[in-house]
Amino acid sequence: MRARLYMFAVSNPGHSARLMLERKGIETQIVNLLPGLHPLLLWGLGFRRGTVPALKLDGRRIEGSLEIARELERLVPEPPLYPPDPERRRTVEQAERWGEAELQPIPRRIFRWTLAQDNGARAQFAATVGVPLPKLAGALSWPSARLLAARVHADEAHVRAALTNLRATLDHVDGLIADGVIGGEEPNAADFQIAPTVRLLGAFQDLAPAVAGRPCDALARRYVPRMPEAPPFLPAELKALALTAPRPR
Ligand SMILES: N[C@@H](CCC(=O)N[C@@H](CS)C(=O)NCC(=O)O)C(=O)O
Repeated sequence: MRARLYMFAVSNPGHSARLMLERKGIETQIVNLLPGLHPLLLWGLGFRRGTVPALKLDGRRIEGSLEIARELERLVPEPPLYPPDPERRRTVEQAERWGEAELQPIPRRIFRWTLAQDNGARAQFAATVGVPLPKLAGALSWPSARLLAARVHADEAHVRAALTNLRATLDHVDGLIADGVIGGEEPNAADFQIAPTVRLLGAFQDLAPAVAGRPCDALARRYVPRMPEAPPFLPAELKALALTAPRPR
């Protein structure tokens, strides 16, 4: 089987796909794309969505972490990504869908909202991902940063809500671990969907204190030991929402 995975180092679902391919024992060529330019590159390669993860498997194009999970399970049933028992499978699929639809966009929105309005943050990010002349690249990438933010509703209202709810969201992940849905000895598709996002949230220095020491932090580090760190970029008032504001009921 010939597999080529398009992703980049700070893509949470990119890591989900990478982990699933590893679990299935499929030797994979990883192609790290330049974040921001990646939709154009992917469209040029014949992928329709222009998002990572994008997988070329024996010449076929598969896009999206959920779709990749389903297709890998169909092609290589062992070791399984979903439990054989139907009731347990439903629970894992539900957690996986929540991880994809609710949890996954949180760091994406926070980060893109910041990039869309903060020149310095864009320059810093360009340097982190190895773009030459990062200051210039940061300044020139303003229009694409705005576009990428708009694509995921990365606006102040969504960011405030995500930060206010962050600890409750992480409590939910800890609950899934306590209930044995994820975090078992044998990882499942929900582990691979959820762990990279928790790891990414913990790699934002602003948010690390909300994540550190939790069961979900240990799980995230088990599957994604290394993640590039994002230096502090949130205004103090927004950071306080995530760390100290009373939790919503
Ligand atoms: N839910 C999708 C999300 C994919 C996604 O949005 N990936 C981001 C990077 S983490 C991306 O490539 N976005 C490009 C864009 O929004 O145009 C999945 O799990 O595959």
